Amino acid sequence: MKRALMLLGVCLLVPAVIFGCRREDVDTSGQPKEAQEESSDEGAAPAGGAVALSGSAEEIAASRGLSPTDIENAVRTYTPSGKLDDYVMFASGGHGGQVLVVGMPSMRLLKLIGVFTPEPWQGFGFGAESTMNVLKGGDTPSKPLRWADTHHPSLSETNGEYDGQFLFIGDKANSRVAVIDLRDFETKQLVKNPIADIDHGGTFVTPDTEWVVEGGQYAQPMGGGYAPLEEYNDKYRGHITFWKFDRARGRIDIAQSFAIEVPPYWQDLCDAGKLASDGWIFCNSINTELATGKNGPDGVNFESGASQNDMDYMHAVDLDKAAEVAKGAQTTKVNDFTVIPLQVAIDEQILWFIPEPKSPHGVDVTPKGEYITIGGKLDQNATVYNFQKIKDAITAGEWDTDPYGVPVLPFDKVVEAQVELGLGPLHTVYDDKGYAYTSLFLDSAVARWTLGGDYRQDGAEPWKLVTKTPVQYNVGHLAAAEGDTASPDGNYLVSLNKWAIDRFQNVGPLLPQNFQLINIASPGENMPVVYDMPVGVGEPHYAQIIKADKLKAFEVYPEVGWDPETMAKSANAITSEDQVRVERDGNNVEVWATAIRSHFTPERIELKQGDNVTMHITNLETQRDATHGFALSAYNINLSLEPGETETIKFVADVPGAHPYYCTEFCSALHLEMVGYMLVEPSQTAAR
Ligand code: RUQ
Ligand code: CUA
Repeated sequence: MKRALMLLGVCLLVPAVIFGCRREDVDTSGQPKEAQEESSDEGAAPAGGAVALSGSAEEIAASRGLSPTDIENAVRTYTPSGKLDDYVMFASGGHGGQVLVVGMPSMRLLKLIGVFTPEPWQGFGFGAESTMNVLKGGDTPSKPLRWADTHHPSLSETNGEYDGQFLFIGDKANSRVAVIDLRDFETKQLVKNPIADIDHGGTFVTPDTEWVVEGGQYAQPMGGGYAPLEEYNDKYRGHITFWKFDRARGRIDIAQSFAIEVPPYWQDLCDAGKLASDGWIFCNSINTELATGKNGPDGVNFESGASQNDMDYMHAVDLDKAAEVAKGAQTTKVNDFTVIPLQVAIDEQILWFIPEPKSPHGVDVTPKGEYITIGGKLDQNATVYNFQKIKDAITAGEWDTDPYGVPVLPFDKVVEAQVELGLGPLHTVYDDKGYAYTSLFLDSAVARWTLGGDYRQDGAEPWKLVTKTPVQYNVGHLAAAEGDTASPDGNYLVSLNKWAIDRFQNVGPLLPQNFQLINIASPGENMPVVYDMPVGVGEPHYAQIIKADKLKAFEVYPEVGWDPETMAKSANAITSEDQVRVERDGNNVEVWATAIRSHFTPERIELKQGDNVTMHITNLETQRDATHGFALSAYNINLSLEPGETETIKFVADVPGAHPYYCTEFCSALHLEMVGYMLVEPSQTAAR
């Protein structure tokens, strides 16, 4: 405990040291010394900034000050126009509430998918019914939520392998989970957890994607409601929520989903067991101290109060058993959501605790599911548990209990190895060579270390640090190619760094995030950073990387008149301009319209103030990339009508005037002419 406090003290007093930002290497110009030296080197850019871009490759490289290693790295990553990437990374867009789609190894940004936050280019949340319905699904009964703190994306799996069909991502800020359909890379569903305000933004799928697991975070009275912090131990509770995914419908089935009530520790990240540990879920926790925060100089704040214990508890959940119990009469409903009460979880032997050192963060199951690695933020080790030993300890009946009566398995009986790595181990990913990679936040480094057991075919010593690669700076997560599957690819690793400091052009005090691509193709100590990708959307947390050829997205929608909400032909589709019509019934007006280069039909729509307007617009195009927009500024509407798409908008014509509507995609040479007028006649005859 003393050690932890010391470390915390260091954190508070010497941030430059703990953040590893190497301020000693930075002078007041904000430039690291190294960089200054480099730029005054011979062979660096000539004074005045002019760089010779003509000449041979060697001459250009010399003129730009590129070393042979730089050139090698450029060759590894450079991807010429028209050549496609081998991998696609789906990264959290952080507070942006979006998902970043990035090609690898080029690290080119391919798309930003609007998920929790309205996104105008995709017409996400600007009138298109299909998207308004999605966003509404994520609202609370009292508040529309229009931002998110997206954390962990999770690709759907079949047999423990990414299948390229769906992507899930969690919103920490609002305890929500999103479903994105990778046929059109659009968000189809948001679900709001009805029993908690906040989670850790984690989504973790089981090997066949029957369940999407959401760990909790800060304990609350379950389902909302008030209780003073003095009653924390009794009235506050944590949760682990299991969302049932209906693959055929491409939606989470809320009615079949459930949560397990757990003690008011702060549950954190989870991972699903696979193969050897299939059917189990592992989540970690912090604050087993039950700290409640204190005001005033003599109080113990959370930072220290929640870091006293040498061990917190990994939660191991027998999901197969839990799913059975969730169907039965022992459950309760909290805000209409099925919950397995803590005592039932104990009695039915669904929930087990396993001590984990020290302020644990990441929990990461190995590819074949035999081991579980924990990174303790205030520990120097990665701690590896053996799932077979966990089962044996359960069978042997060897356990204690925590104050809530949850069985606690003996640490020594279930641990396989502790591997000393360095300061601030967080998250671990795996490759195809029997290595594990752990991010070291305080060291600003990525550690490569050897797994043991079946993973060691090369005779190397198991459970040993092999090498560390410095990163710039303060890495949070790592993402590895196919890294969370039963058969990771190796090749590439991305370090998702929290700080960038001096890596990029100064763009003001809010700096870009820094994704660093690391080449992990060779075994042993060679594991260099080969590319930096500044990310101007923050703060990305986790990412997953899939083989590009597993993605089979539509090139255009399969039929003209496609509804992206139902992923089927819309009942409101029309397939030719002959079918364009306007129908009026009292003050209800319904319009069936089309878009095709380079005109809308109709180009005049005549309304009366107060009309209830429903408008269906079909993009008749069948050619790839022939997207049209539909902007009606007076009503805050913007649609993205992709080839074949039908969208519906509904509004009350309460703003009189002669309103132009126009196409917001530069679709043709006569794109400017793609316009129409919506004439809303004032209800009084008096001129405006
Ligand atoms: S976790 S702070 Cu993924 Cu490291 Cu959220
Ligand atoms: Cu259609 Cu511009």
